[in-house]
Amino acid sequence: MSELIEIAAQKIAAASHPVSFSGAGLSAESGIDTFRQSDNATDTEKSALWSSFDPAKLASQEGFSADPGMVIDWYNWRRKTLADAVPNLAHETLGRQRGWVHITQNVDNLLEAGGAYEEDVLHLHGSILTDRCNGECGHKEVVDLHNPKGLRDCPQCGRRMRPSVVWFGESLPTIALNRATVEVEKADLLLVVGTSAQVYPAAGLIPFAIESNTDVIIVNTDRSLKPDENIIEILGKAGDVLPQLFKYCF
Ligand code: BV8
Repeated sequence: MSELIEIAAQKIAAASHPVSFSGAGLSAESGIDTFRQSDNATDTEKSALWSSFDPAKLASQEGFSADPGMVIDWYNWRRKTLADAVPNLAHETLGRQRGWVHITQNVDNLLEAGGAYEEDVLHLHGSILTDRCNGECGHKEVVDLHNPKGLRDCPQCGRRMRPSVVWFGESLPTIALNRATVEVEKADLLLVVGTSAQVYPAAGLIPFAIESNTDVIIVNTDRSLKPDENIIEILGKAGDVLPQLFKYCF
């Protein structure tokens, strides 16, 4: 594995248009539960709440209509976890880089808290840090992560308020997705960190990078993609591996 890390570290140091693409595994070492635990996750890494909730059901208009109180409680439980979370070494390693674009499926702000400029982070699945009107009026409110408000109506139009995340069946933010596509097309290196690459259209960025002859480096505790000669796959925790990958970049 150390030979792979050396090759990857040299590619990262030599990249002129590097892009990162991250998922829940990037924030796992900050105590934020992932959506789909990797098979080799230890019992402590598996959280009871997640194993008894189905995110695909709760993170959807159908789930919200069926039981809005449950959905808001689920998000507020996640918000309180995030309120006490700090960026891990992976967030800080990526956050320190300049000239990178960070495309993330994560709805937390730990990359920015780790030093990344807001304008360099593209959130394809929205943010858990604000609520918005579930209607079309555009009303938005910043959330107090330590003490988030419960289920309530939009003060502007009376429809329900919901987290500003992208639910299953909802379109991704056009500007973020278009910019992510352009950045991956321009990229000469794509660093994929902590994603099972199962959620589309975001996961489609990886095969798109391979088709664009971009070097792809994957960091994951689990095998996530079928082997490909254009992909360097490094098995390990993001917080352990990333500092080694950027050893020539400080
Ligand atoms: C849409 C926000 C259509 C909410 C989320 C093909 C094309 C287009 C759509 C589809 C398609 N096929 C199917 C679809 C529908 C669907 C989809 O992809 N379903 C999947 C389940 C098959 N997609 C959608 O619905 C999307 N919308 O397409 O709309 C449309 C078009 C026009 C008009 C109207 C509608 C919207 C998808 C967005 C859903 N929202 N999140 C919330 O957070 O509550 S998705 C959710 O999954 C999170 O964002 C999460 O980030 C994302 C992906 O999961 P991962 O991040 O990869 O996390 P996961 O747990 O899976 O994996 C973690 C990985 O980390 C593992 O591999 C593990 O081994 C690793 N790991 C763990 N610890 C570590 C680690 N690695 C390193 N270090 C560690 N320490």
